[in-house]
Amino acid sequence: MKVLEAKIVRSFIQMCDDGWHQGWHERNGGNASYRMKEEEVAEVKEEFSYERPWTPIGTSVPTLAGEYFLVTGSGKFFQNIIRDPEDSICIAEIDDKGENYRIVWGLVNGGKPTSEFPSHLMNHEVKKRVTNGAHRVIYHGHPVNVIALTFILPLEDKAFTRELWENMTECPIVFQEGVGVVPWMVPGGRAIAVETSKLMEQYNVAIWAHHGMFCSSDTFDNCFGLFHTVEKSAEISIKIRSCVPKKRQTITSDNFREIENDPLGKSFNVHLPEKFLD
Ligand code: 2HA
Ligand code: ZN
Repeated sequence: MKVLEAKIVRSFIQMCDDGWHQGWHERNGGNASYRMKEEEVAEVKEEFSYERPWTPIGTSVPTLAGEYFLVTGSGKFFQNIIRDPEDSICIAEIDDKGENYRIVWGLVNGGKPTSEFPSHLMNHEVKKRVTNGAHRVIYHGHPVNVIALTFILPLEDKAFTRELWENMTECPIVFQEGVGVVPWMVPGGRAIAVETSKLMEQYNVAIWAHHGMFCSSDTFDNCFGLFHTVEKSAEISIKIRSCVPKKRQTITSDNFREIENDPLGKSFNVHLPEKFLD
């Protein structure tokens, strides 16, 4: 089968286009990657070529050795992905040590995977381990309201988690682990990748101060939905703060415990970390 005919590739492209329409990807902002299943690789392998050179990843991801990733290209615009996917995205193979990658499909006019490939791969490595292989999608974008909040709240996991949970009752169900915050750092390198992947040990959301957000999940829908929910909640924060100096009322710690103990919370397997409750 042709790569562009595969359902998983079409869904990846659709997710990127949906993100563009949400306004999370000005210019070449943001990037996405998907750790392909063996059977998905087998389905499209006939179209792979192995002429392009092995290139250092810039970090070591031994548990991803031999895996194939669908990933957006460095400097490419999300808005163009749906129009010209072969120019904008690629499939990259990781070598048997987890230290180099090579492009086996896509980026037909040259280029390389996203500048945040080290962060994506280190996040994939952590998530593959802690979810027993369930998580496959890492998504990064520049959502306006989340970024705005990083100028307002202390850059602490608890401050962000509580604020984002309190804005909308669904939030503690959708991201019950809370969210992690990375202070401002230079993007694209190993150092920010290390800090982000540490947060991914316990969270599915990492917010980069004055930059954007990373989300991890099992499917495109869940990953996109998580990103969307956090950004919507942040938008509510910005609206509240634009209207009043102080909230008149909110959802309390005891209310959160009620959700946890209710049949609804139990049916969604909600366990809220006590460290985020008062
Ligand atoms: O792809 O978003 O963080 C551009 C970026 C870098
Ligand atoms: Zn970015």
